Amino acid sequence: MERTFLMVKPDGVQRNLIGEVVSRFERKGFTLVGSKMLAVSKGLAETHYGEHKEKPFFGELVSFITSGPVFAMVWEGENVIAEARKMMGKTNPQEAAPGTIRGDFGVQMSMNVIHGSDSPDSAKREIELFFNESELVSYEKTISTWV
Ligand code: RTP
Ligand code: MG
Repeated sequence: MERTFLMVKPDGVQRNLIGEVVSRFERKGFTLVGSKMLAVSKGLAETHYGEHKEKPFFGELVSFITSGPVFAMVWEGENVIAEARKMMGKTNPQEAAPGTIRGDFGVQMSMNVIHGSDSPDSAKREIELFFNESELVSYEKTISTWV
């Protein structure tokens, strides 16, 4: 079963959107297999967003993601990497469709509420960067076989 790394960014935590975000993925039928609050260090932020280190917005991105606690999660489910990206909406909240997390709650480019892995390779890398194997659980939802 596929896994992805999702993170409620500092703006989402400050605006009390953790429950809203978790609820959307739960209702969709995905399975939460790990989560934690943490303060992202400068080093962790620079590694996590390493693909953007040459971009003009890199400094702003690192300073924003380290500006307050985040809520890191690992979700499991069929095609969850791509499905989560659809549920998040476009990077710029002003272009994100209503009904998506960024479209419904995002304010501007840096404060776009949520991060999600964009490919199987980045999901694996980001899960290993933020979580130890012992912090993740694998389980079946036995109450319903519908989703
Ligand atoms: P994320 O990695 O946070 O899930 O976002 P994403 O894949 O949708 O977008 P990405 O291209 O990976 O950009 C990472 C974050 O950098 C900020 N950004 N600012 N000022 C700009 O032009 C600009 N472009 C990107 C956004 O906060 C974006 O989420
Ligand atoms: Mg990205």
